[in-house]
Parts: sequence; C-alpha cells; structure tokens
Amino acid sequence: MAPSVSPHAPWWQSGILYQVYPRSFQDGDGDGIGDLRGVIARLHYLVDLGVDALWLSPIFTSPMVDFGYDISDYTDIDPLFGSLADFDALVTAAHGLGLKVVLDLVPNHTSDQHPWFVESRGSRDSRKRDWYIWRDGQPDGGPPNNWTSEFGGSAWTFDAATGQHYYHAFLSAQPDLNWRNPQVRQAIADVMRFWLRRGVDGFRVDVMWHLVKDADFRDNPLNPDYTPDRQPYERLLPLYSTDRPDVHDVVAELRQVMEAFDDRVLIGEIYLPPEKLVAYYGAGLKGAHLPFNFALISTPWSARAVGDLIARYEALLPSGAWPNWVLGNHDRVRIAGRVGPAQARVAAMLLLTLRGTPTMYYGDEIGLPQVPIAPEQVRDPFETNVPGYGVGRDGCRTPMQWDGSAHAGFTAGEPWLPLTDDFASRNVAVERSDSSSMLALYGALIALRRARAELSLGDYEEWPSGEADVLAYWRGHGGRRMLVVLNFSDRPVTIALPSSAAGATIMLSTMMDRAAEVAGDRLNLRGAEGMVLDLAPTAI
Ligand code: TEU
Repeated sequence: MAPSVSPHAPWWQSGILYQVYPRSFQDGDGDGIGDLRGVIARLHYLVDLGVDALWLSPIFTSPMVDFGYDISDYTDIDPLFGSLADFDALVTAAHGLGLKVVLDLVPNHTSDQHPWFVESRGSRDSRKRDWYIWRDGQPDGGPPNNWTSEFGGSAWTFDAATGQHYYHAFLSAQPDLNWRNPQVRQAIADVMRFWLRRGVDGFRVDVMWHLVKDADFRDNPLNPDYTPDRQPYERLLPLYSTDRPDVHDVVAELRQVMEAFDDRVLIGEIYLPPEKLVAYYGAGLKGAHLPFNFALISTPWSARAVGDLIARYEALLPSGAWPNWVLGNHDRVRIAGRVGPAQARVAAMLLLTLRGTPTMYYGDEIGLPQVPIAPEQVRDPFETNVPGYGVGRDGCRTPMQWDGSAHAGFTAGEPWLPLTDDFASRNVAVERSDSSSMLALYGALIALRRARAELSLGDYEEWPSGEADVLAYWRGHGGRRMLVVLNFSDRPVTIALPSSAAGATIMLSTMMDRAAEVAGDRLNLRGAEGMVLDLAPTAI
C-alpha cells in the first residue's frame, strides 16, 4: 500500500471512505444474506483497492423491517450478521490491515420492538414515556398535526392502549426518540462509548437533520412547488419537523462524546441544500467533521451544473471546514444507472479528484448498474408503502459480484436480491484481469490520489475550458499542480490548453489507454473521456 500522503492531515481528510452494505457484500454462511464473516473474508479486496476506511450500514439487533435501520438493541450484533466476537474479529483484522472501521449510528429512532419503546408505550406513566414523542390527537380523533412520514402517510400512529399518538419520521415500526429528553441523550452517548471503546473509528449518523423537532409541533406548510408526479412526502415542506436550530446543540454533544477518544470521525447523513448543510460543521467547527455532501446525487449531469455546484459548495464552507463528496449510497439510484456506463467513468474521476473526502459505494467500482427489480422481488418497505413513484431502493442494494461462479461468489445460497444478468463478465475477477475495466480505472484513480497530495489535500480552482461540455480544474499542493479535464458529453471535444499546461503529461485517462502521453497545446478528448494531467513543478 502506498504511504499516506501527509503525516499531518487526519486520516478522514486524506483518506477515502468505502460504504459496505453488509447484507450485500459477502455471505459467509450460505443464507443468501451478507454477514460479518463475509466482510472479514473480503478485507484484502479493500486493501488492494486502496481505500482507507469502511463504513458498515447497521449490523445491530433488529427486526429488519427497514433492513437494520430499525434497531432493537444498540449494543449487540444481529445474529443474521454474526456476533460481537465476529465484530471484534473484524475490527482487529481491519486495523491489522491499516483499515479504519466506521459504524452506522441510528439515534433518531429505534425499532418499535426496542425495550425502551415497549416500556414507553406500556402506560402514560411509564418512566420511559417521554423517551419517545407522544401527543394527544385532535378533538376529532385526527393526528396531532399534519406531519407526514418520509415513507408515506401520517407521521403519527395512534396507540389504542394509551390513547395517544407517537411520532415516526419513517415507518410506524421506527418510533422517533425524543432528543429533548436528557436521558435519551445520555443513553445514546453510552451506546457511542460502547463502540468507541471497542475500537471503532467513527460513526455515520443516520438522518442527523431530523433529530430535533419543533417544540410546539406546528403544522408544516404546503410546498408551493409540489406537483402530483412527486412522492407524497414532498407535498409539505418539512420546516418544523426537521433542521430545527436546536439540532446543532445535539450534534455538538455527539461530537463531545467523540472528543474523549483519539482520531475518530463524526459523519452526518444530511439531505439539505449546501446553504443549510454547512451549518452542521457546527459553531467553531464543533459539530460533524463531515456533514455528508450529497449534492452531486441530485445535480443535473452537465459540466456547468456540476462546476457551479462545486463553486457554490466551496464558497459556503466555513473557514477550516473540510469538504466531502458522495456519488451514491444504499438509498439512491446507482451512479451508473443515473448517468450511464460511459459517464460513470467521468463521475469516478470527478469523485476521486475533487477536493474533499470521497465516499465510494460498494459495487460502483465494478460499474454495478441500477438492477431492475420485478414486483415479486421487491423487499424495500419504502417501495411497498409508496408504490408508483420509483422510490424503491432494492435496485441499488444488489449483491456484490466477485467472480463468474454461481451467484457471483456472493453466496452459496440464494441471494436475497438478484444479480445483474451480465454477472459472468461484470465481476471483480474478470475486471481485475482487464486493464481497461471500471475496476482498473478506480484502482488507478485511488492510487493516484494516494500518491499525490495535489489530489488528496491540494487546493481547487476551476479553469474555464471554453467548452460548455468540459469541466476542468486545477489541483495544487506544495508548488505542484495537476489539471483535471472532464468531458460530460458523449461526443469528442478539442480544447486549447492553458499555456502553463502545454507539455504536461497525461497521468490517466478514463479510457485507461493514454498514460504517459505528453499533451501538446491542444487536447483531444473522446466522448465521455476524462483526463488527469501532471504539470511540471512551478516555482511558487
Ligand atoms: O435515510 C434517510 C433518507 O435517505 C431519507 O431521508 C431520504 O430522504 C428518503 O429516502 C426519501 O428519499 C436513512 C437511511 O439511509 C435509510 O436507509 C433509512 O431507511 C432511513 O434513514 C430511516 O432510518
């Protein structure tokens, strides 16, 4: 493995994060669902790929109604995934290989099977009643207010036994905890310390912007831009149910818990526009180290839109805040499905040459597409609850494809979601032996990013290429500069290079066939081609 680029930057700044969706990475026991022993068996793959840390989506005890985002015991491993001993073995093995391990923390809600909720719903006088959000209904029996669940319908469920409604931002099987209650804060802090003491290197915090709700439970306003083709949740603006000003006190508390341990990272899952997102770095940067920046996922795939987004985000970053970029995750359409296989290569080069920590999503590096899911294969409760809007998430959660053997080497049993039809050729083993494969491109990009501080830590400056379809930018560090040039169109484009880049060396093309060529004063890009150019050192 190449040495880390700078001994000074924390690992979560210079490094690359890789999301493992544990159900779909590697099955170790033949039940068709991935598990921790499976992940351990594949750690060498992550080392060879060159990433620095793996983030595991939830592996805790759960009824699995939302595939682990409904937790019934925060401090144990679900038997489906293994045991605490397997988890300890994973951390030991990962650390032995120089990999960090980041866990998913789901503090906004528990499972309705969690003993805390069982106790809370037991009676109005329960000691844990106030750990969740219980309210009286309207005089006419309607829910306490108009808030809706992200997964369809009212966000309130009536509990006949005690005659009150409880709030759930997601499924009714996922009641929201009451973060205004100090005992809840204490309980989750204890959960964090439990895992931090076990050696985990950080948390990705689920729906961080949802944690605190309006104290007066005011109705949410109508969304003036709503059109009926959009999913029902978008009918209202979640003004009072999310992103409340006091959420930042809670985030600061989560950060405080981390501060007692060395070198850990706090990442927030936050779907907000950049203007609101950056507030989650916290006053004095005492909030999340990395509020996940999902803006690339929702920005139109054009050179101008992406260039403008980068400029906007860079301008909004508080002084000293470290940026980050995400192309996909277990909730969103795969990048190859969204922009197509050719532009997915451009996207890979973008992600791994931008300023800020990149988060990769397992399988994107072999070009996994969004897999079509037949009606009888649907597993995602979001799709079942809100059919007809294309919200299903199964298609981006299909098994990792390792080789051409039965079930792509993912499982000895029946995989819980389908493979791609072309798994015999789209898999790690085949792509490893193909020097122009997507996997080869990812490997080369990661190696370059690790080797060159310009890419991992350097500054960013857009260079106006003069071509509407071409986004180009400088990355510079310590007197050295690289130029990244990305063709967002599928037709060839020729650009005139800046005089300072004439004679530069092509380090890498997304087509994997032009390394070491010397560029003249013009650069011919093929359709959907991206390049990284290395400039001779300048005296600064
Ligand atoms: O996702 C939250 C999330 O992605 C939603 O808020 C999103 O806006 C929604 O999917 C509508 O498009 C996290 C987890 O990543 C997801 O898997 C869970 O289902 C969800 O929280 C509930 O825990």
